[in-house]
Amino acid sequence: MNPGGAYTRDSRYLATRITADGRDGFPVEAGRYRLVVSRACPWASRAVIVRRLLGLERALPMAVAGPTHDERSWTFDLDPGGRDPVLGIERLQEAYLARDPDYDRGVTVPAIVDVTTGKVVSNDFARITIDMSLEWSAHHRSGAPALYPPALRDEIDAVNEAVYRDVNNGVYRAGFAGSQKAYEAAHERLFARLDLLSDRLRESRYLVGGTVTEADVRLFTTLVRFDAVYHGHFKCNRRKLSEMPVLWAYARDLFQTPGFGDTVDFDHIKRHYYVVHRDINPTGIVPAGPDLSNWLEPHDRAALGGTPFGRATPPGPVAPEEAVPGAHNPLAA
Ligand SMILES: N[C@@H](CCC(=O)N[C@@H](CS)C(=O)NCC(=O)O)C(=O)O
Repeated sequence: MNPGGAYTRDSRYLATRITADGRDGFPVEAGRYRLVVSRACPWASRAVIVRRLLGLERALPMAVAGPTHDERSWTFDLDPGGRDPVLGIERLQEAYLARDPDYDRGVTVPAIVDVTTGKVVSNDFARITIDMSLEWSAHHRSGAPALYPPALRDEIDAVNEAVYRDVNNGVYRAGFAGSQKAYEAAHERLFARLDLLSDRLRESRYLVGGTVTEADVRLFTTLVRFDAVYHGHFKCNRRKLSEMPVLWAYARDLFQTPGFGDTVDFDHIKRHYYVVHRDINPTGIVPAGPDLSNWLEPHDRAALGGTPFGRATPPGPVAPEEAVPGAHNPLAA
């Protein structure tokens, strides 16, 4: 939180990328890297969804950090002995410090770690999912969808830019605003953008084209957190998602699509935000609601045309070791 006013996100990322040609010294290679995520985090959850839609689970194994953390950030407290079994570390910070002993920026997820060195290669969340689509194609499952197809890229980029500014980051700008004015400005922009997105999605099942794309993944990860955390904790409360009929049906449609809702852990989401952000929730009390059963209600969006994967196919069932416990996910309950 910035006591003086507007929240600004530190968007300086580690510059290296994992590419098919290995130009930065990090060639795509099955089993060489580990994707470190938190299921609480919307930016990391994009990578979880895209990895599953593309069938990269075996080529790019995943480590899930516990939902709460201290000022030294994410820990592997869900794992036996509190260590990631492959990297052998207790905290993600160790992999950032291995990369740069003077690293002094955010120890953020998603992060991709080179298992051979234990060093973080990339924490650039926007790049990570696009690179999964374009650079990791040799390892996609058969029937994987094109989430960033060349013909739609300009439109996807334009939608993503507005969604990032006003929605994905907009909720943080409202929640971490340090002045009434900054909060009100962020809140206004957020709901003005949600109104525009509702208009766009009234006649169209997906944001761009007739199938799921990168643009839907990015909007989904904010919408699925909306009533559970952003409405209360971040004071984004002109309306709940469940009071915005078009966006609510759109979000339910995606939630019920394989690869989306089956990655969501509402327990991790709520505990992370309400416990970690003590500056805006000093008691650390995690609210009991909202009721989640309505995520499975019919959405009636199929009538708009379009199919989630077009000529591609849906991903298969979630691997048992990656399943979200039923109590925290209405799909598995
Ligand atoms: N690093 C990216 C997005 C990733 C991000 O902010 N992740 C959050 C969780 S939602 C995080 O890891 N925070 C941990 C920390 O800063 O200690 C950004 O700031 O634009």
